[in-house]
Amino acid sequence: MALILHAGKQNKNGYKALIAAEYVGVKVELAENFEMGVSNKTPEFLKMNPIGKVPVLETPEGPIFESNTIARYVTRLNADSSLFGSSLIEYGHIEQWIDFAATEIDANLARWLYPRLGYGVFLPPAEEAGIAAFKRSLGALNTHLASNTYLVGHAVTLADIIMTCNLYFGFSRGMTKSFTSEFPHVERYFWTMVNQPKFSKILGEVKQADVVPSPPSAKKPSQPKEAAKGKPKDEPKKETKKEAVKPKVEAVEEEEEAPKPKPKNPLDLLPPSKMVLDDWKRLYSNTKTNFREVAIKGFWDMYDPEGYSLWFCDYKYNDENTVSFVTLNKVGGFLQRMDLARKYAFGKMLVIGSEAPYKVKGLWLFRGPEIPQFIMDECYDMELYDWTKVDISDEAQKERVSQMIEDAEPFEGEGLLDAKCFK
Ligand SMILES: N[C@@H](CCC(=O)N[C@@H](CS)C(=O)NCC(=O)O)C(=O)O
Repeated sequence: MALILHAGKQNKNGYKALIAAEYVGVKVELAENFEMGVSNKTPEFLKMNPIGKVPVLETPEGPIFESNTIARYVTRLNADSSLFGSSLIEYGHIEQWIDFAATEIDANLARWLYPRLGYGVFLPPAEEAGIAAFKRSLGALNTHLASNTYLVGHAVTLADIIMTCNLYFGFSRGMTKSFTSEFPHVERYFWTMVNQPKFSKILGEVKQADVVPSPPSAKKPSQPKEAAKGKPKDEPKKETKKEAVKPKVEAVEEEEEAPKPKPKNPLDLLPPSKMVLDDWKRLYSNTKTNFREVAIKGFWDMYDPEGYSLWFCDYKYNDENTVSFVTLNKVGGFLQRMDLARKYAFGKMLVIGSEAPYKVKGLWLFRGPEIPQFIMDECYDMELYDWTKVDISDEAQKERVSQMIEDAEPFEGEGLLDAKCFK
């Protein structure tokens, strides 16, 4: 029989138990027709949680409140689960990161974003202090993740579930790309986690916020209505707004300017090239036999070194590629995020090796003589790779290009786990 979780469908605190349940194979279902602000005010609910907050889990032996505790309880329902690690010290580290996620990440995120979302009084100096504390925590997390794929050990634990749910609130509500790019390992970790099948089953498609929400005082008259529309049903009711002062935090204000008309992509202004990217992509896709003679030869016949450039990329953190599907997901995510470059790029990504750690190497063709700046700016994966421009006067480098395009195996003496194409 399923355990019933009282929470709305978009409650990141509820997600913790739902994701843990996926990992441990326990059935947890959301209470039917739960309505935030209504269901959690009833006498029956207040008997389960006297403070009236969600989530609450109903168990055969009575209710439990506090989302991290609920997630721990659900995890313990399966004694064989590895979500609590495999030794006492791993367990200690898991609890350490759970507390860190609650007190350093979630609490500081709330200091920054809750007042902006209308759930607290907006005071610029308090916000500045909140952002500084949050950046300090993220910096420490980033350093840890520079040499660790997961928070603890070599697999997902409850610490990753709780940390990711807390970061999920930040990434989706106010941590824009320009904010998170200072913490590339946190970015990589977050996108890797939310793309794990058991996470994405609960979280769905995750989209990073484009803007930091304006504080109540900075909103134009029509904006509060808009904001109310986008507000998740689960969040606490807005407090009465006090008069707020204009914020001084530059990092946040940067995001608030009115959107400017989109300028033409500078790559469209380059002198025309004799190479037509779509022709090459068609040739690549349609060549089924004699690939070397037809597609590779065709590529070099078409290639225009004036209008395009070729680049090798090498993943900087191959030591972290210890789990095949996580490595493949990472590369898959990179190619998805390159969608913005489809008009201007072609790429091959090879996942190399028959056992972990896998090496990830790639070849990219970009319009123009350099890697386009907008790709560097918009796609955070770019900085996770070392980039080397191909010197086509060097026959060995040309041959390497050809081998990468045709998925030659063995590649540099090793088998391929996978080869993915961006076209
Ligand atoms: N520490 C609690 C926080 C729960 C919490 O703040 N829940 C919010 C929704 S995400 C709530 O119920 N707010 C209603 C209220 O403040 O009355 C947990 O992790 O479960």
